[in-house]
Amino acid sequence: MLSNDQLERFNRDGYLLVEDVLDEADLRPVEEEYAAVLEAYAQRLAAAGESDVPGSELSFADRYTAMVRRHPECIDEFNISLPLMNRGIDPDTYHAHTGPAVLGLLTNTKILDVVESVIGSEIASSPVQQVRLKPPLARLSDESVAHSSVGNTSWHQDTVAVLPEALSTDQVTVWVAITDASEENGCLVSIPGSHREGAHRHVPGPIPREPTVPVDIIAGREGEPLPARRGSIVLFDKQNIHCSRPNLSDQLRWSFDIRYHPVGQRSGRPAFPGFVARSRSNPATELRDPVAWSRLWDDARERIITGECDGPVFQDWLSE
Ligand SMILES: O=C(O)CCC(=O)C(=O)O
Repeated sequence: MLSNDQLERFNRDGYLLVEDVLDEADLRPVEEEYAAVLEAYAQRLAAAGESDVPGSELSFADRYTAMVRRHPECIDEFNISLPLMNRGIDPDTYHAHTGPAVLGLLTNTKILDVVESVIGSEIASSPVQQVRLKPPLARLSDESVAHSSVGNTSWHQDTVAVLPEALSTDQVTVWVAITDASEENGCLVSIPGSHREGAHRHVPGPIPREPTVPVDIIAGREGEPLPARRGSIVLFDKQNIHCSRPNLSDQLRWSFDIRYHPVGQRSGRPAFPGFVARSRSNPATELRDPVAWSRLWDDARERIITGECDGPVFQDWLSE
């Protein structure tokens, strides 16, 4: 649970770094699951006759980096969300990784204890969630740099990622460091107190497909870099303005950003499935079964592909 001092700082600044929340026992299953996803992808490529498939003699970081460089389309294979698109969906690549270790992370007691301090004990896991596996910038092709799961992210408020129906939802973002995040390898940068400015309009910016807060609102403000050790988390108010730096190191930089809100409020992405992560009043509603969770995403995928789900999948600010 957060202390009163931590809660005061979160309410004042709109973000809070909490160091060393997760330990090796929490992180290792996630790493092992991702090594298996990478191996399965490599095997699929090899079976399809590809000759330049990075091999298992490489470390996870080097193998993934080589894979992204040679096969940039692999990026969506690792994400914990279906791709964000409202049209032109290709069923062959429309995929989310929903393994048991990721569910373990979303329902991790230590994370939920922190979240409970902020939004109370009835906690829904929002389907607005991403993994960011960021190879060194120098080893990326131009095509993959433009993908925000891999390159840097521009100044934004997290409300940009939800439909207007969720603007009054008490959403909190939990950013989880799987590797250390430093100023060199692309840590987050936040503008303290910016959550009190209300929702800014977002416009096209330097990164394709990434809406950003207009430059005149950012001008003259440097922001506070938030280096974080492996296992640490950063909380964000939904309207805090933040971004992340490019990875100028020679190491992989890996994080998840996941979101929670009180049960019964809207996630802002109704086409994707959330679930009850903690309910002190009705523990039987908590989802813990990895098969059931994965099925929720499979069902959503099916509804979207078949056109049964006819609303927007996400708020497409850039083509409006
Ligand atoms: O990890 C990153 O690069 C960006 C994360 C982010 O902007 C977010 O969680 O909203």
